[in-house]
Amino acid sequence: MAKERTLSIIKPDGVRRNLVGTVVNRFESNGLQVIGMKMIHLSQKEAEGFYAVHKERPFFGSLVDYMTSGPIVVQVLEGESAISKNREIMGATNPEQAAEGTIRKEFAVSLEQNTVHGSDAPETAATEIAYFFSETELVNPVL
Ligand code: IDP
Ligand code: MG
Repeated sequence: MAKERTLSIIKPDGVRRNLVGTVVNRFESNGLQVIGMKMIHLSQKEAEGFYAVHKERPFFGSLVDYMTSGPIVVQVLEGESAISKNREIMGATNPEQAAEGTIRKEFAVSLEQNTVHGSDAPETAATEIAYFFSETELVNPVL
């Protein structure tokens, strides 16, 4: 196994319902370490850019509206197999299909308002981290 970095977002529904600490705890208690974190409110352009891969999908406009509807917490998680481990902790995109004990199963409001984002592969993790963080904003992990 190799140490990886991944981008995690606590989406507006999670921040709005005071779930920041709860979500971060899931990562920390599963061996992932937060090495960068900030709360931001995305502009429409920023949300469109982040989700550009989905721009032809029917839900794109609604997704952008939702992601700009309130502040989000963006964070970089580091740890062994951080990309797949984060996806495991998050659960499936659709909360109805998410496994018991996952963040989305327990907290998601709907398929769209599913509380968290996580990068899905090394290339997207690198791009997504660079979308929000400069290298100097990421600390040296203690673990
Ligand atoms: P992921 O977040 O699990 O990687 P993606 O397929 O990359 O899932 O979709 C990005 C986000 O777009 C989802 O997390 C969810 O918020 C939203 N989304 C995905 N599919 C749908 C849909 O069919 N209807 C509404 N929103 C969707
Ligand atoms: Mg995705």
